[in-house]
Amino acid sequence: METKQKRVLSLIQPSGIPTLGNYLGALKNWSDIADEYECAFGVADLHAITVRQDPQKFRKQVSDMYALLLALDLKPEKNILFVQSQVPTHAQMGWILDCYTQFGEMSRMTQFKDKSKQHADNVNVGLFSYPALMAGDILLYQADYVPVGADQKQHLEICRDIANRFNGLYGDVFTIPEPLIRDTGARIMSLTDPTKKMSKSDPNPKSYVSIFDEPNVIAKKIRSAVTDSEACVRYAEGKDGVNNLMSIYSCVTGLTNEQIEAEFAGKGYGDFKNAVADAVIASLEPLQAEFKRVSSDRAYLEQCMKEGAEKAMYVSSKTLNKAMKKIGFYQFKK
Ligand code: ATP
Ligand code: LTN
Repeated sequence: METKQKRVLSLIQPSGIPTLGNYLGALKNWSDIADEYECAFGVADLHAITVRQDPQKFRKQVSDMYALLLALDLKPEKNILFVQSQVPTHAQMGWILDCYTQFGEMSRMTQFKDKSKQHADNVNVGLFSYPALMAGDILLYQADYVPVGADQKQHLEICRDIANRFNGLYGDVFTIPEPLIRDTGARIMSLTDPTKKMSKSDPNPKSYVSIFDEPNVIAKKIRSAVTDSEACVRYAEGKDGVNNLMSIYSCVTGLTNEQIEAEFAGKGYGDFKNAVADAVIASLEPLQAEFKRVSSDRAYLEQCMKEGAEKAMYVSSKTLNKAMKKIGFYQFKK
């Protein structure tokens, strides 16, 4: 018997240039599995307006992020590559799921707590209900797997709770998704404070490597990354800075921690940092070149965007209609 191909879905916010953390924690995994599954990948622009965006910059960030999906070779002819706001079912499903989510469970979300501290002057209702919109993104496509970084685990858990609750009331409407979180690279840390997550909205650009940084900038940032005074390359508790650089090196070279420790036995952090920088530069260079090529071809980009939105609309409408029917919304007899 032929088994149905598993579905994968993930989105990224167009809230700035992605960092090495976004790349290793999410984007690289997307391209690693794009051939293997039926995939939908999207630019989460509806999520991004939970913090204030400058209209001109925002438009560019969305098209750049979409160009990046194409540059990652995510196969627009086979997979669905879309911009969330161009597929109205997402906003519709978001509202429906808001009504199946409890205030108390939503209040526990750590991203909401962190972001409301960061943007204390704009703690809007969208920031609070963000996980229900995200649950809609996932459930609309009946996704089996959701490749994300470790910071999104809690949002996946609430998505599963919402889906189980809905299915409990109305029967099997939604597939219950599972997060795909890699062991290595799921939480790349800040280069200036390795106890904090590397984040593209960090005000200190030395804390992150942006995936479009020039080679000399990457080398400089990695060489000045915070480590410790032991001068020994080994993965151990309390060595957050070295552990982080080892994770980065492991992701881009495929080497295990033991192999990395052996490679740098008896060598200092200078040699190690140079090797990490060289490997990161080599892994980002082809992506940077491809991004330049794709983003200069506006006609191709817009054609892919339109086709992606149509395909996304087709798949997601089926689930939305099914859910609306179960709830009892009035539907025409045709
Ligand atoms: P911001 O820094 O603006 O709050 P973000 O980079 O944390 O945003 P997204 O752009 O939505 O958030 O993240 C896209 C993907 O990258 C998600 O799957 C997220 O889990 C992953 N990700 C984000 N930061 C890291 C990190 N430091 N290490 C590994 N994965 C990460
Ligand atoms: N909330 C995520 C981005 C996001 C997402 C999704 C990820 C929006 N919708 C659906 C996976 C599946 C973030 O901030 N990283």
